[in-house]
Amino acid sequence: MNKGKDKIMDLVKKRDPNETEFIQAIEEMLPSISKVLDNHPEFSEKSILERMIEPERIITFRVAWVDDKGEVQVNRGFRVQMNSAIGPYKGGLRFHPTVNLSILKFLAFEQIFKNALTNLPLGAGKGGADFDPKGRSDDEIMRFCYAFMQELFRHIGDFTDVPAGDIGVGSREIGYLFGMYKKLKNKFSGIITGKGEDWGGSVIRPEATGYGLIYFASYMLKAKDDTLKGKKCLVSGAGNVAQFAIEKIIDMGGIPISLSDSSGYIVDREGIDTEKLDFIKKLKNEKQGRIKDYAEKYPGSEYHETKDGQKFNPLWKVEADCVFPCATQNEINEKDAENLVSNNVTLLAEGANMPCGTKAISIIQDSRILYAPGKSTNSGGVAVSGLEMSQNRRGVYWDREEVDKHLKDIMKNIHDVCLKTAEEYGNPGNYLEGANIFSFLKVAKAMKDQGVV
Ligand code: NDP
Ligand code: 2IT
Repeated sequence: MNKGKDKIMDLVKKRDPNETEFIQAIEEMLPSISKVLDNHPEFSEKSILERMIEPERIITFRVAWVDDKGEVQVNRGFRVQMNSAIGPYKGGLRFHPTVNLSILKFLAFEQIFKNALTNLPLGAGKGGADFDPKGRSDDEIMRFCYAFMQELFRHIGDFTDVPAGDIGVGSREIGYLFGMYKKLKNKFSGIITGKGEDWGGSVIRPEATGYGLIYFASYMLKAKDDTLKGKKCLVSGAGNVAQFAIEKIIDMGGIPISLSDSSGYIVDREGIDTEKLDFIKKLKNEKQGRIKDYAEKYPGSEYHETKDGQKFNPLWKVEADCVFPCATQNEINEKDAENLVSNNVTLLAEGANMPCGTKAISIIQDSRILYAPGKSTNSGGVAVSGLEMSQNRRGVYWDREEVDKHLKDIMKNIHDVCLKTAEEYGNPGNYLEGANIFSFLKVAKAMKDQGVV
């Protein structure tokens, strides 16, 4: 059984020894699917896993643009077209100085399984650039997005590859990217999702990842006859996913008590209410402010700076019932996981992609904490992107209620399928195993059906 698993790990480590995040994502996936490989020798015969870990295509390109001082800046752009077995490549674009191939390949790999869980016809991709939007003017952001799309446009299309947002890419950037695509191709088509409501966007795409995460968490609690009501919730990040997770926690009667950015975190034990959330949205979406400003505005809260090189993240020592990491990969390490366990946390649902390290996941799964991985819990964003694609193709408009209903149904279905699959494979309650096995089987069968391509 483990021979196949070890062979794959050796292959990845030999081929891409420096791609630590990509290796981590595969390491997290493989134990769940060893059992499946035993029962399906045809997948090994057809080298399905070997093919799954190799992107179908990687495009890297120069992005040259002129900043406000008239100086030429050069960034590196990427698109990883990972897997098109069940639909066109689909996944976000990340603009962050840390972006590299390892990070984009891990994100694209996770996207294969996340997208399969939605039951929509979505393949997997991810892209972005090592561009840092922080401190850049609106004009600079526009020029960068235009320069990025001047190359990317040749590689995408509504039935080929449909990008969306991720860290550093929100509604504003999607607008500029779409505008340049339309100009270059002289064609108004759904080549990107997260568009504005008046020009082809799905009404609740901005909310979808955060809302979907909290719907999923509420289904996890419901399966244990529990609810979010009155539960203290730790949320990290302060961007798109964190903001709308907090909005839905409030809506469902939970009490969000924290937020963070790359400089530090705030704890507000009185709870972040709707008025405070509006302050955060303005601060982060309009003013490029820092989370520190929250503590200045609301003196009842505390601000702590996050120090580089710390062995643990002090945010995860704060007592709470539910935990929603919504910032970035590897924000919860082994030590953080131990702190969550000793604080008797009830639930951890991932808003970010791969926010927990591999050892942290083991510690959490060995405890009584209810745990579900990002590929299941944060899939609301790409699911509504999938709905946006079908609305664009059919030229129809769905209102907020209708999209929200679809989102809830999709999250419920993913929740149920993860539990059911985990049970079938002898590991009841293990959402990670359920998510990995169900989605792997779906994509593996499609790849097998399509032959060796
Ligand atoms: P945003 O850019 O809107 O917000 C990201 C937040 O995380 C910011 O507060 C940012 O702080 C913080 N952050 C980013 N990088 C780091 C870092 N290295 N260290 C500490 N803090 C950091 O991104 P999103 O909210 O869209 O994305 C958050 C996570 O959710 C990511 O993992 C993304 O892949 C995942 N995700 C997003 C989806 C979407 O639809 N947008 C869908 C599914 C998953 P600062 O401003 O200081 O950098
Ligand atoms: O990680 C993700 O799922 C996203 N960034 C959203 C992808 C999408 O195509 O909507």
